[in-house]
Amino acid sequence: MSNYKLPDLKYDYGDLEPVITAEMLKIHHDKHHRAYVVKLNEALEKYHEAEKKKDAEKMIELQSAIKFNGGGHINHSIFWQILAPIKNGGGDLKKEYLIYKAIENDFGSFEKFQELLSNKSTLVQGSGWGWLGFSRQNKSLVIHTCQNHDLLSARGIFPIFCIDVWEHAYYLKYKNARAEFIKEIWKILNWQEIESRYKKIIT
Ligand code: MN3
Repeated sequence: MSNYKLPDLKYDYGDLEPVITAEMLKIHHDKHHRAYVVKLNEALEKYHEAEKKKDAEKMIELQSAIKFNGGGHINHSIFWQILAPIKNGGGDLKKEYLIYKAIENDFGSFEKFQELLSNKSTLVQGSGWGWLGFSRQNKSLVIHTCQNHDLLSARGIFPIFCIDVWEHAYYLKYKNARAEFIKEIWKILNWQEIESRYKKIIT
């Protein structure tokens, strides 16, 4: 019996304005993310039934729905956590943070990193995500992009923070201007949370 749940947000729908409007956030969280959770639970239930019946064909058929909706649930759960209202410190990157020092170290400067991640995220073809991750193998920060809801962790990279570049993430306010949305999202990044995710992985 699978029972994944839609996580509550630590802020109200209107709290990420003006970057993300209340309407955008409500639809994104309560409609899109909720649908991934519902469909993940449905697919897993069918999968367990097929497993009991030893129906390998059915099990394989269900894998893409599990991957897609499960990835949607996992990636959005990270996304909501790494955002914060401006009034609660959104966008406030402190220079004493280890993540700030690591970014400077691995990318030359914060500005270079910001430009690189913004450009790569803008250029994702179709739907996907831009990521800052940590490679345990190379002991360094890495920028990645994923298609659809593919997981960064499936590449052996620990996800530190992400930018949702699906059209549903920005269309209501920014229309087709994905680059504009990405430019604005930096104002609501929860660097305190990002710092704590980074510390967890390096210790
Ligand atoms: Mn989304």
